[in-house]
Amino acid sequence: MKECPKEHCFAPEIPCNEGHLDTRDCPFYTKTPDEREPSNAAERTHSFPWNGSSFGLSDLHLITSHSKPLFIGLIGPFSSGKTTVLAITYLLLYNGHKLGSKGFAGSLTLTAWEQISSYLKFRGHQIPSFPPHTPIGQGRVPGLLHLLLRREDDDCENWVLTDPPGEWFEKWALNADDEGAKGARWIADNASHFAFFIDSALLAGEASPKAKLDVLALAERLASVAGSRPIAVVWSKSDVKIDPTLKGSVRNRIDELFSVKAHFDLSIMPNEDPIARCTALWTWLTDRSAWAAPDLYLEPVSEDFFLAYRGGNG
Ligand SMILES: Nc1nc2c(ncn2[C@@H]2O[C@H](COP(=O)(O)OP(=O)(O)OP(=O)(O)O)[C@@H](O)[C@H]2O)c(=O)[nH]1
Ligand SMILES: [Mg+2]
Repeated sequence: MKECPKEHCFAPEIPCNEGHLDTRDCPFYTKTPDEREPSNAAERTHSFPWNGSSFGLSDLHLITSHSKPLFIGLIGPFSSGKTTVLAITYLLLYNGHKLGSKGFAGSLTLTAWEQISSYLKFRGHQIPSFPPHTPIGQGRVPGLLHLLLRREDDDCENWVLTDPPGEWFEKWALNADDEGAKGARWIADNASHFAFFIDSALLAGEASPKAKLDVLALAERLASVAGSRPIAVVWSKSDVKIDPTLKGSVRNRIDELFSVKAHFDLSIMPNEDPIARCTALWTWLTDRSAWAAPDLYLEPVSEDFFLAYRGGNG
């Protein structure tokens, strides 16, 4: 029986989408009278420390305590195709494809990957559709999706990819200090790699002069903070063709602004070879590691003394 009124959340049958180990802590969950008492912390020590939903900040220690992930910040305005590219990336791995020489080895956010990619699958009588718009939310931290990939040398890489709402970047481009751009600033500060999305459909549309100004304003904002961090410039929806002169002028300006960059045309339309293009994008980006990723280490929230042990000296 579904009790949580939040769309796509099926707590308590499966773990809460908001990441609460105990559904009684979730403000969205419809509580029955006998559940309204505060939860008992002692009961919770038996819960799993993760539930497959997208990570929040407090979950990152599950990875950062033992390795330094590649932290890939997706940057792009509203409806520029960010979530769709994430979903198609997961579906490639799900179907056994590798990203170059890197194959799927695990994920701590499988529920979240399934949520965004389920729209692109055939589900019974329903034909595939696009994932819905990513909601703005209250916090500064975007949905964080985790992948573990095994390289040819048998070592594994942890990737953390952001799935942010585009509105953050529209505000950030206009005013770096905008209250509504906290999430964009957080990604800019913490990402080790960037994927910068340019919506081909907007540049090909009637409002292309404004679209060009918007793209370049966001590119300038990112350039002001990115330094030598690698930036994959993703021309999303590349099945929609842009006037070559316009595309060339945007591309030239972006080449002046970003120091370590490469351009990728990407579309999920089957005749545009999304598998090869998606693979090329992630392979190029994650093979660039010149920039040392920031330390995202966070204190463990677990009350488990074994997990919290930090050695004899502290
Ligand atoms: N033609 C075409 N349209 C696409 C493609 N990918 C996405 N779209 C369209 O773009 C819309 C937005 O895609 P999303 O992936 O939700 O974009 P987003 O950047 O995550 O958007 P926000 O979550 O609002 O920031 C989709 O609903 C589709 O209509 C593509 O490869 N080709
Ligand atoms: Mg989205």
